[in-house]
Amino acid sequence: MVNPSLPEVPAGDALRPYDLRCEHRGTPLGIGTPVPRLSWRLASDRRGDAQDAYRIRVHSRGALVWDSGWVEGQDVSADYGGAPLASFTRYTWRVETRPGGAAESWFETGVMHQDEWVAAWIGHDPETEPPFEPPTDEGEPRSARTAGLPAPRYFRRVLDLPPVTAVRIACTARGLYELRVNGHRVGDGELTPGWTDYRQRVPYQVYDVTDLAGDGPLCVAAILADGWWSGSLGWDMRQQAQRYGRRPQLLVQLVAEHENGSRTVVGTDGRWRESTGPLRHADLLMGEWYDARLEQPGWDLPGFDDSSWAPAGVVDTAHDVLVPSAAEPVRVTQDLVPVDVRPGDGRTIVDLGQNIAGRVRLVVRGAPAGARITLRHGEALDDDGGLYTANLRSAEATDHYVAAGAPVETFEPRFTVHGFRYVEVSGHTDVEVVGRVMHSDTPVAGEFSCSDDMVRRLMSNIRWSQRGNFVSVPTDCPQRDERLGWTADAQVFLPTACYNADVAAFFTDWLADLRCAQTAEGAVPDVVPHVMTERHGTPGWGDAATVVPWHLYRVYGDERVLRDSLPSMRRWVDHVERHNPDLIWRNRTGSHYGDWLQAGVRTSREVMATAYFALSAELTSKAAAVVGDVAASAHYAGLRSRIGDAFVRAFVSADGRVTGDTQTGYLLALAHGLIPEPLVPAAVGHLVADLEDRGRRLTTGFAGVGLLGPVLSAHGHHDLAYSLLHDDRYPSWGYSIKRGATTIWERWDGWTEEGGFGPVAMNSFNHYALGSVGAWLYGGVAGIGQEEGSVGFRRPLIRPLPGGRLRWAAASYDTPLGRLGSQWEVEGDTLRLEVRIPPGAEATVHVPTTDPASVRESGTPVTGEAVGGALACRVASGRYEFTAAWAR
Ligand code: RAM
Repeated sequence: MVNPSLPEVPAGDALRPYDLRCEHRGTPLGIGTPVPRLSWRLASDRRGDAQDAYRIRVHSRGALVWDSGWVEGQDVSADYGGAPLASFTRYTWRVETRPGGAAESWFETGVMHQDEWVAAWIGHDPETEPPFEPPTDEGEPRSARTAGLPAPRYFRRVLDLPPVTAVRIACTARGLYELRVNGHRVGDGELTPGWTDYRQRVPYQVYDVTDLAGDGPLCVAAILADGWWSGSLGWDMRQQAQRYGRRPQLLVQLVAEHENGSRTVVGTDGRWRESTGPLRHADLLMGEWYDARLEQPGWDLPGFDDSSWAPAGVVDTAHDVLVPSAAEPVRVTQDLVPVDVRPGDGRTIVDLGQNIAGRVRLVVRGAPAGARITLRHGEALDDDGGLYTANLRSAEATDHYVAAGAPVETFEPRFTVHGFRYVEVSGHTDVEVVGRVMHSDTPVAGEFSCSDDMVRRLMSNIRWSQRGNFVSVPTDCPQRDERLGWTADAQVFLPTACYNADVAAFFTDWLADLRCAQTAEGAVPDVVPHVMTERHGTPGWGDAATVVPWHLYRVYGDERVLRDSLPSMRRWVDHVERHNPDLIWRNRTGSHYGDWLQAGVRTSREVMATAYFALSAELTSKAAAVVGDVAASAHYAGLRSRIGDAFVRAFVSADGRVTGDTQTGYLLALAHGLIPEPLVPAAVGHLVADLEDRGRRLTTGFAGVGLLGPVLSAHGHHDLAYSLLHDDRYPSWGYSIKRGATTIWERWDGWTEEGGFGPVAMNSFNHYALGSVGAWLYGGVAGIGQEEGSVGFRRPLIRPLPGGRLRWAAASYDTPLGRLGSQWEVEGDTLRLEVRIPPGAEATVHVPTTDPASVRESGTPVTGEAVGGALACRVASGRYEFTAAWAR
C-alpha cells in the first residue's frame, strides 16, 4: 500500500501564497470565533525569496469588510480584524504578498450568538417504543441484549418556503446523525457530530444545501443512532453503555435566504415526525443490524405519507453546550479492494491486505428476502485460517444485513466502525466486499521514503495506525471494546503525527476536551474525553496537558493554543507539586502505568514520573514566556531547576548511573536534560552498554521508545540506532513486520513464535504508541527538523543521518511557511543531498561528509563550519544540491 502523496506546490519564479486556511482548515463552514485566524503558505523557486509584506482583504456580499492594509514582515497568518462577523455568511478573502502574487479563499460562519438558536433537541418518547428484539440466536448484538437499546430513529419535516437563494443547515446530535435533504445525503462526514466531552461541548456541523433545495417543498430528514452518546463505550458495558444519556437526540436549524434578502430560520421542534426504519440497531462497538425489508421508499422526500409516523418529542432547548465543529470530520478516504477471497463452508473470508479502521460496502446478488448475511470483522486469522476475534474482547464488530429479495442489493453500515483487515461473510455466498477506510480527515502533511523495504513498511504501518486511530479523537486502538483517548498514547505519538498530517485543528479540539476534564484539583484524566472518572493524574499520561500544547505551538506557530492551555498546564504542574513537596513524584501517581508495555525490564516509576514532572514544569515555564507572563515563567523555571536538582540527588549516581539502570530511565533523563553536563558521556555510556549487553535489543515501552533514535543519534550513536531500526528479532518493529504486520502493534509480543497470539486481555494490532519512532525517521534519518527555539519552522535544521542499510532517504513536509524537503543518496564515495527550503525560512543544513572541504553546492565550494561528521552551512529559501565526499 502506497502512502498518500503530498499535493503539488505551485511552481515558478515568483513568490506566491497558496494553501489558504482559516482556523487551520481549508474552506470551513460554521466558523464560530469572532476573530478567525487566516493563514497561507508560500511557494517560490527563486533562491532567497521571502515575503516582505502582505495585505488581506475580506469581502462579504459584495462589500469590503476588512482591509488589513500592507503589513510589513514575514508573518504568514493574521487574525481577522474587520467588522463583526454575521451568522451563516460567506466571507471571501484574498491575500496578496510583496513581492509576488495573490490567492483567494473563503470561509463561512455558523451561529455567532447563542441567542440565535431556535432549534430544540428532539427525540422520541421511550414509553411508546419497544426495544429492538432481534431473533434470539448467536447473531444477537450483545449491547441490545444487555441494555435493551431501542432502534435508531428516522426523522423528517417538510417545509414550504418562498423561493430560496441559499440554504444552510446547522446539524448535530446527542448521538450520531445522518442528514438528508430531498432524498440526498448531506455532506461527506461520518460518525457526525464526532466525539467530544458532550456534557460541556456538543459540536455542530454546517452544510450548504442550496443545490438540493430546488423550487418546491423541502424535506429535511435525518437518521439518529446512539454512537458515543448512548451506545457502548469502553470495556465495561454495564457502566459504559449510555454513558452520556439514555436516548439519542437531534438538533437541526435551517437558515434559508430569499431573493429580497430576508431569512427564514426553522429549527427542530414537535412538528417533526419520527419512526423506526430498516436500521434496527447500530452501535460503535457491536455493529449494525439492517433489515432491508423494512425500508420505506421515499421516506426522505417531500411527498411521502408520514401519517403513520409519530410526532417527535421535544427533549430540551439547551443551546449553551453547542460549539462549532472545529476539526475536519471523519470521512471515508479510500476504498480497498480485497487481495484475497477464500470461500469455504458457508463462510467466506475476505482479506483487505491492510489493517484499517472503517467498514465494508457489501454487494449481495440473488439473496432471497429474509436471508441474513452476517459480516464479522477481525485483525488476524487463527492457525486454521478462521477469523481471530479473541482480542476484540466484548466488541462484537458484527454487521447483519437482512435481504429484501432484490436481484442486487447494496449495504453499507452508517453508525459503526471496526478495526479489521479480514471480514468473514456468512449467510450467502454471492457477495462482493470493498473495504472503506475511515478516519478524521487530517490533511496529509508529510512524506517519508527510503531505500529499505522494511523501513518503508514501518512508516506505512505508522501512517496506517495514525489513520486507524484518529477517529474523531486520538484513540489507543480501533478494534476492541476500548477505543479511548488515552493521553500518553497521544502525547508520545504527537511528534510523529504532526509530520504525517496537519493535526493542528484535530488536536486543538481535543485539548478543549482535556481542559474540560481536568479535575478540580488539577489532575488530568488518563483518557480524554473523560469517561473513566476514577482514572486521572498519571505520570506520562496527565503530562499530555503540557506536552501537547507546547508541541502544537512549536510546529504550527499558533500561540493561541498556549494562551488557551496555560492555566491548565499550570494547574497540572501545581497539582503534582502540591502532593510532592520534595519534588520526587511519588504521591498521587494515579494509575501509574510506568513505562507501559516495556520489554522484560522495569523502569523505576519514580524516575519516569519525576522526569515528566521536570518536563512539564519546563514546558509550562516556556509557555508562560510566550504568553508574556514573565512572573509565571520565572516561577516554573525555578521549579524545573529544583526538580532537576532533586532528580540528580535521588537518582543519578556519581558515575552517571540512573536508578534502575534501564534504557527508558537513561533516555528520559538525557532527553529532558536531567543529567549534569559532566556526567552525560557516562550516562550515554551506560545506555549504550545496556543495549550492547543485550545484543542490541531494546527494552523500551511507551515512554521510552520514541526517544531511542533521537537520544542515540544526538550523542553520536546512529549506528546503534540503525541497528534497532533494522532489527527483526523480538522485540523490535521488524519482528512484527516479518510476521506480516500492516499496522503498529500495541505490544512487542503481540504474537511470538513461542506463544502465538499475545494475551487476549490486551492485544491490539493497531496501536500507534510504539510507532513514535516515526518522528526520528523524518527528523533524524531524513533530517527534517527545526532549530531549538525556532517556532513554526522559521529556522529549519536539515541534518540527515546516512547510515544503516540505507542507500537513500527522502522526506517532504509542509511547514506553516511552505514546503521543506530533504533527500540524500550515497553513491560510491559521494553523498548527494537535495534540500528545499520554503520562502522566508533561514535554514541550517548539515551536509554529512567525511571531508568538509569536499562539499559543493551545484558545483561551487561551500563555506560552513565542520561539526561532527558534517559541514554546517546557512541557506535561505530555495532548492539546493550538495555533493560531498562520503566513506562508510
Ligand atoms: C491500555 C490502552 C492504552 C494505554 C493504557 C494504559 O488499555 O490501550 O494504550 O495507554 O492501557
